[in-house]
Amino acid sequence: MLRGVPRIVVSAGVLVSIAAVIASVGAATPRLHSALYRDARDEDPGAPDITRVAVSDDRRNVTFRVWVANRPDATNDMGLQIVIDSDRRQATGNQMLVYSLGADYLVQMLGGTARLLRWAGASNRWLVTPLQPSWSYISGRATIRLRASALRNPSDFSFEVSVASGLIVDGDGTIDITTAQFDFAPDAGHGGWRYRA
Ligand SMILES: [Ca+2]
Ligand SMILES: [Ca+2]
Repeated sequence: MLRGVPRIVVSAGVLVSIAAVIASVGAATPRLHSALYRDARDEDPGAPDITRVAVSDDRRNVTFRVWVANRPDATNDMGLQIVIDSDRRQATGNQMLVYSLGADYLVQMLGGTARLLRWAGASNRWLVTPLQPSWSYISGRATIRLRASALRNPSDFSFEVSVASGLIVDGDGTIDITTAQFDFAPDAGHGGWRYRA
């Protein structure tokens, strides 16, 4: 029994040290924020499966990381979309994409390219912005980075992520989803996740 006591004391000391390091790092970089969101697993065995999403920002860039458990590599029939309600107001933006979100921006990754679209309420359509996101897909993790200014520097926004397989891009650029299989995070019907910068 006694031999176990020092181990407990040492462990507690290590925990305190780690907490101190985290506190000091946090103090040195007060502008970095991040949050982690978890999605259900194996909703559709035939679809790509989102398990986690992380969002971080340093006021200059907003970065989304999306873990897709069963797709180590991106394939040409796969697509990823992030719906952003940048002002958390349903009255602004497109209200048809995700229930309870007024979607102001869309990020789409498809066929090796990524683009940022902005909802133009006056003309009631999506416009491709010239400020394109950078992205990568490595070992089942998509990383999408956007300039915060491209989203008009949101401090509090809602978002939803979806992935699909079985997408077919037709010659005119339209996307055929007839055979597509999707995973939505959070699950459909739950609105979006909230991120506060
Ligand atoms: Ca999932
Ligand atoms: Ca909105």
